[in-house]
Amino acid sequence: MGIIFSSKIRQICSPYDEPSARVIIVGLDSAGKTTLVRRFKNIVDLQLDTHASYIEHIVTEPTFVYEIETVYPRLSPLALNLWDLGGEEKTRELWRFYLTGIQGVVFVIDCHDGQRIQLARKELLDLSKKLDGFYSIPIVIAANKQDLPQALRKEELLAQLSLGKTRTEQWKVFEMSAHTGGGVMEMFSYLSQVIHRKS
Ligand SMILES: Nc1nc2c(ncn2[C@@H]2O[C@H](COP(=O)(O)OP(=O)(O)OP(=O)(O)O)[C@@H](O)[C@H]2O)c(=O)[nH]1
Ligand SMILES: [Mg+2]
Repeated sequence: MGIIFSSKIRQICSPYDEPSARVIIVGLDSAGKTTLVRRFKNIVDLQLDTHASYIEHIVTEPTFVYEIETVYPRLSPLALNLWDLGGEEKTRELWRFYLTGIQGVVFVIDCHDGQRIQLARKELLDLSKKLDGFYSIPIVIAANKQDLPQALRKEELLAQLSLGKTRTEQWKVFEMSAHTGGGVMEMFSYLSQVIHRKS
């Protein structure tokens, strides 16, 4: 009861009186976090079919510390208050200061950057340990850049991450391309539903 109550309290009201959930978007630099957040907002705002042949090109700069975007998906029980945290090595040390009050995590991996999968794994497991004290916060993995020919597919990525049985319930991997928008809505819809069920 206490847990349910406190998680309800964490929800803040959006301008549309919709409850919203705070989610952090993390991952190594250049994984595609900012592109992903902007693509999601772009799809929702324009009510785009993600398979539309025309899709706006998104240009980003490396994120200095963080950027915040709130997205109000149609038919979703929750608005998502997205904290896009910078992924440069020095900035990664600051992630721990943004964990209080979060209800979900999106960990973005550049599947075309095979050289840094193990570094991404280390950061993912470090973050997961820091979240152990919080009550089952879902972590979804965005297997990004699937539009590139040699990108690791979900099965290969999972094999390299070898996450084993840790947090079995919470790990969930979505193949996607922030570039084309493929897979983006599916991941955020899943996350909203999981957060909503837990609140
Ligand atoms: N091909 C391809 N390129 C992508 C995709 N997502 C992002 N990019 C490119 O990857 C580069 C880095 O993207 P950002 O979104 O700025 O990466 P970030 O994770 O926010 O990086 P930091 O802010 O430095 O932590 C940019 O050139 C993007 O255009 C994708 O799905 N496919
Ligand atoms: Mg960024």
